[in-house]
Amino acid sequence: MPRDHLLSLRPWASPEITSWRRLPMNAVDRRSGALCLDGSWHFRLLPSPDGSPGEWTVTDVPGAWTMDGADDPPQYTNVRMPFGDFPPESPAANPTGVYERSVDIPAEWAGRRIVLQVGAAESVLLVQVNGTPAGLSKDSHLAAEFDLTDLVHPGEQATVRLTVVKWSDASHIEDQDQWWQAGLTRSVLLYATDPLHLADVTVRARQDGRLRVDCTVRDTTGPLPEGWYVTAALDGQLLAQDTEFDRRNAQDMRVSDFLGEARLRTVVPDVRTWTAETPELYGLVVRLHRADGSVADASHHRVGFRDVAIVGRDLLVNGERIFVRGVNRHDFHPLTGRTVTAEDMRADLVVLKRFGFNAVRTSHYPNDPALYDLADELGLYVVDEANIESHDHAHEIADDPRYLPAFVDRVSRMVLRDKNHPSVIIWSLGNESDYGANHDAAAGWVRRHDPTRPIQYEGAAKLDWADPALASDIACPMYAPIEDCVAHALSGRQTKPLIQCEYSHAMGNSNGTLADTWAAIESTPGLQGGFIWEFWDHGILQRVNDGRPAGRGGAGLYDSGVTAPGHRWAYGGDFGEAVHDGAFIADGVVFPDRTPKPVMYEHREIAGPVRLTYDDGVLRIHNRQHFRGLRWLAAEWRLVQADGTARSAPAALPDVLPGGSAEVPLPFPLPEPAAGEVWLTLRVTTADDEAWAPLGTEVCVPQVLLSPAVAGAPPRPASGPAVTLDEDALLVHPLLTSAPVLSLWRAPTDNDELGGMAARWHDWGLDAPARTVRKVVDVREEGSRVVVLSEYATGAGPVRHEQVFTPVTGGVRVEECAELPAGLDDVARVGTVFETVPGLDVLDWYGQGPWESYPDRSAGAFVGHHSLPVDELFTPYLRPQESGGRHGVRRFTLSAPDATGLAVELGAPAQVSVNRYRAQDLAAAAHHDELVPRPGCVVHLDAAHRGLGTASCGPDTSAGYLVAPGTHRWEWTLRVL
Ligand code: IPT
Repeated sequence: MPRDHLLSLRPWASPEITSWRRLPMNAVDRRSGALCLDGSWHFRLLPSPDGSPGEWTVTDVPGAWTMDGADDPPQYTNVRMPFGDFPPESPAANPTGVYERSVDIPAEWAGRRIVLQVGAAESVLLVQVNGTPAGLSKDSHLAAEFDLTDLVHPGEQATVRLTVVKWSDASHIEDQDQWWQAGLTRSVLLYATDPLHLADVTVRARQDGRLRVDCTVRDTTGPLPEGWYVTAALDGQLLAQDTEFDRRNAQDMRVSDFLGEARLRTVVPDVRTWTAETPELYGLVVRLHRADGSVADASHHRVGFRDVAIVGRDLLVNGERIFVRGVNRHDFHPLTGRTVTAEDMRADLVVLKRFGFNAVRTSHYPNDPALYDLADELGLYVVDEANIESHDHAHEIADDPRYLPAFVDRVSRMVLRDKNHPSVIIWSLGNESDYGANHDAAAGWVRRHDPTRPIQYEGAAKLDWADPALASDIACPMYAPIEDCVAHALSGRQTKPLIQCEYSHAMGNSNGTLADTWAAIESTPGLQGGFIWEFWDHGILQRVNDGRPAGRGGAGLYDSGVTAPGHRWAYGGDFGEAVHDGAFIADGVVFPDRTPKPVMYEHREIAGPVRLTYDDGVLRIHNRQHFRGLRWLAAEWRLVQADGTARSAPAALPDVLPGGSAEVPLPFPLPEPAAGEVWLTLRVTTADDEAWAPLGTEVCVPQVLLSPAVAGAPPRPASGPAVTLDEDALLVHPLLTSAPVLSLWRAPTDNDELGGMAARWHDWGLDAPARTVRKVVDVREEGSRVVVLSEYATGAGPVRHEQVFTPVTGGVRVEECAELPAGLDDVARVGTVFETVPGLDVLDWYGQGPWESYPDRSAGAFVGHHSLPVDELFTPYLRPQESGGRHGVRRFTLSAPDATGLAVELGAPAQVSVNRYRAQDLAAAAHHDELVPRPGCVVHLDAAHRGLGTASCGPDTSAGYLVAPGTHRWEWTLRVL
């Protein structure tokens, strides 16, 4: 068929056409021994599939042309489609990339079957070889294979042309919350097999050591030759041919000269089972032999023995009810977009393992094949999700018979590709596509083909978490309030495991109440966890001067989450997109360069394998894992006292069974109560090299309070210079450039913005100093004390604020009281803000740390004596916002290299932040690179600080973390060092 005929079908507007001449998907890995066609290809970009061709240039494969600096940059939309055409139509302006290169077909491939594999093409792929149409495929995230045997000549050159059409009927079911990209985003391979070949291999390996290997055999030259047979060996041990299977096939007349099937079996004694904690793998080699014993084809697999089952309302792995500590992960890279290397993916999964995650949902499409190998190897459970999201037109498409083939195609091909991975424990039918007959059709296919794994689909589950008739074996809501989950588990109605497919939206400074959520999950039978939304902040490295993606040339132009000068992390709208969804694309637990955000430490502690308790004088070590003991861990005790004394001693971890605990003696004698509060910390590290962490990597740092603080010391006698106030009754101090005043506002976090809090604060005038005018009401001296009463105007009535200054040895004590009118029922903070002279660049503090923490995200920050340069305290969230806070701070110093500076003692543990920006500076900037650091420090001491919550998509913080109206009192002492 000439090219024009294929184009005249307009396959980009025909959902019924999912492929043409594409080979069936299978689980035979052809990567080794293949000819890799990655590298430089001729390329031209057409304005539409039938538009006139422009000039040839060159481009790298794999790669998205949208990341290449071409005139078709990435565009970010979440729910809405980037164009207005209804399904199945797409816009007439439809960028189309034509990739072409010549390939030397090896002469030794004569007589062999020659196959082209295109790893991924967004969104329609048309293949031509030597000018002849060779195939067509859709589904941007699964490989397509085409048999080229009749189109090429071994020993000669062939011209391969891959035309990729960006917009199509398929775009309407690829409407995921990510950048729209286009191109050939995964590798292109050419390989050869014998005409007699393994068409597929299916491995079932059970927890009890039973192994079954099913092989499908074909010969492309005609009927299968007489006498072929298959052998398989597991770690060198041969499997037995299943003669009972052969006999039954013969009896049922299922043997044909066209399709060959073979089954092999064994039982492995004392099998080492696979779990995410113990990712034990065996090597399997399957060989297809000709009658003379010679090998026609072979396939290598790594096998993990494990069972997945739902019993009652529990999801069991190897018979154990597990907790799913998951994250949603997209294939993403800040320089290449959707193109990721195996090294990139290993780095992703290593980070996840180091921070306590044990599961990944491949939101919202099958990921690069290497990801599943890595999950098998490193130990992560995978919810494998099909590439179906019709978010904007969900209702129309779910029952549209024109899309029925695409639904079944995408789900079935994912299952056929990934079925042999022990890491894959659940199939997902897709995301946010309503629920219709097309889903049931796809679910039916899976249930028949792979009865060994459950199915989940949020769109079905949400109709009724318990209805067994719906196409979801898991109750997998997104962003459900934890109270609703607990209520369901307690209702007596629960029939399915409840594992949230998305929860705790990580946009900006977020993930409040994660610890409370997990406390509820762990204490409520029926709840088993969920998947945090999401792993990545999808910021694309962008050159500020020309607005182009930096592309591969941007390697090394970022560090620790921060971009080099002249660059920034682009989010929605930064490429001039008219339609976009802004910073909603920056909602991950890691920065675009994979630097962990502070929430990762919170997660690490919540998920930690070891927990400590100290009740009634009894110290216990708990093993929080499901499958293994504590021998792989080493630990060290640390005793932390308020007076600064710190002691450490090696800890011997007891051999505790999974889920169990053991009493251990106190490693240090308890200090005298007069010494103030005493904390005991256990620093837990890896005892050996792990695949995901070298020996000595910190795994968690649980901590218990051994004895509480003693009642505050009596006020020191007044001495030192009298307190000086200026004409506005503000404190004058040699180290302060801006006097301590009341602070009620923070630079809105993304949660504050999208949850509506920022708008209320604006209505109250809290975001504008000009509107919260301070009026001094009274100044009086009471002995050496000076009392200043002032009033701040707000849109909800005046706030009365009192400051009492008392000179103390070396400084001044400040007692404050603020009375918030009833209308100010949800402010960001109540506290003090002041600014210091330049040069005080190191913060030493006693309190929680060392990482950023907030009232509802502080479980992972342990009490200790911490020290950091001021510039490292701040967290560079992509859209600047409140950041860098430290919870539970009891005292701190801010000092210069010569040890001069200031010391602050807080009357009660407070939320403290020290950074280079005023709240207004942060709120006014759209990107981190726009911020201009101030030379001194901006210091906040908050008696009350609002929790972070997750209101940008999901529940807000809980009531206990809100700042109540009424009276707030706090006290602090400022001294010169
Ligand atoms: C939900 C999506 O499934 C996910 O892709 C992402 O968009 C997330 O929310 C928010 O970042 S959809 C949302 C409208 C509930």
